Amino acid sequence: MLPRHGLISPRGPRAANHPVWTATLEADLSRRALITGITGQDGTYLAEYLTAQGYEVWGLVRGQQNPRVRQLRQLLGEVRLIRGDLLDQGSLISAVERVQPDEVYNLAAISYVPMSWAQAELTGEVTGLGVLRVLEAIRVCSGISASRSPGRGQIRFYQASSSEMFGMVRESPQTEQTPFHPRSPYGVAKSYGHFLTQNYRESYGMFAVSGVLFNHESPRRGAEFVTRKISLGVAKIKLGYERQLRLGNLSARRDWGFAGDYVRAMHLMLGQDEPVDYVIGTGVTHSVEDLLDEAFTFAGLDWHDHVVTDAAFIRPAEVDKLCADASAARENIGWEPKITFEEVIGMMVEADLELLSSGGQAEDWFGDTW
Ligand code: NDP
Ligand code: GDR
Repeated sequence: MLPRHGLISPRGPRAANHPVWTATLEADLSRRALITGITGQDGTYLAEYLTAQGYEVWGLVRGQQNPRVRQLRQLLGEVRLIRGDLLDQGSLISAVERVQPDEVYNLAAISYVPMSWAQAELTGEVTGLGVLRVLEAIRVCSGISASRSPGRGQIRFYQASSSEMFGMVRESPQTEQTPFHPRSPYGVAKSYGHFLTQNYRESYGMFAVSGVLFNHESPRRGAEFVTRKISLGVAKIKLGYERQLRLGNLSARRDWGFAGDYVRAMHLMLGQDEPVDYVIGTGVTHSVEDLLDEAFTFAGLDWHDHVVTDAAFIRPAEVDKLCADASAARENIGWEPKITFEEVIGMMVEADLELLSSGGQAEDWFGDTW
């Protein structure tokens, strides 16, 4: 075996000059993936999934003493970590150069929609321009320019686009052809990242795709998002720690699925022969009230006895209803969700009841409350 990170590398720009090595060595080595946003909900599921597929997985982590790194180590012992920040171009170039990945999954973002009004500029920098910096790191490390196209064995890039780009929807359900009308600085930043990914594909011939993913949830979801806020609220009320749960708009409708299903779609999208973007969702929409019904009933409670609407959680502009038409993904890459809305909500309430009754705290895992 050759050294993984020595001067002689089977991948990257040098590999493109030595096709003979590439052919003999690729078979010996597992594929290597670099995930940004590894400490988030999707990052952990994707890392587990890719590891199970035989990948060598690297995760980009930011900060000097990132408290999530310890938790990540407990959850994902095999994953290798490398420092970097979407705000820092040089750190991304160094990370790509060091890891020499076959695939890069850009999941890092400021992902909480209300925070994008509170810190609009930062959201633009991380969630929008961060995509540019990751694409530039790949382009520079691969030696791609306007006059030099990527060779065989190029780095494949996945961008975490969002159904929030549809915003005030022009049609329902939403497909790959539905125009965007984002309703938050987050949605605007994601739209920039989406079009930029498409532009790098068209300008430089890069294998760069966006998955337009609808809401997906799990017991690892940050406590600031509505599904987890509700599953934690149900657990606290059931265990007698609290009596009330304060929420915003209960009539908003979302297409909610399970995060573990959605990371499979990311991987399938990078395994296509040609780079094509897909909408990923269940095709079933529920209101926040439906979600309350499901979660409270699961624990033998009635939400009408506990939920209070609070104007503090109403957004400056709302996305009223989202519903995916993922038929193209089903037909072309064979993706289908396996877990239903009812199952994922049950899974979350059960996990939070167990977490809180064994003395744990949600903040010990992912995110904190807003
Ligand atoms: P999370 O909020 O759970 O995770 C976000 C990740 O981004 C964290 O690992 C965080 O790291 C990292 N991050 C934030 N800022 C930076 C930065 N400056 N540099 C490097 N890393 C940074 O998101 P999810 O896992 O839920 O979502 C993954 C991606 O998919 C996001 O881009 C999100 O916008 C998008 N998306 C999510 C959907 C969903 O329903 N979950 C649906 C559609 C799209 P740290 O721990 O250091 O804060
Ligand atoms: P969303 O998810 O904005 O769709 O973005 P979130 O769970 O925050 O909100 C869903 C809907 O619930 C309504 N809502 C509340 N939301 C929160 N967080 N807290 C409340 O108290 C509350 N009350 C009602 C909201 O108004 C909204 O309509 C998620 C993120 O993961 C994004 O990063 C991702 O891109 C999209 O999903 C697809």
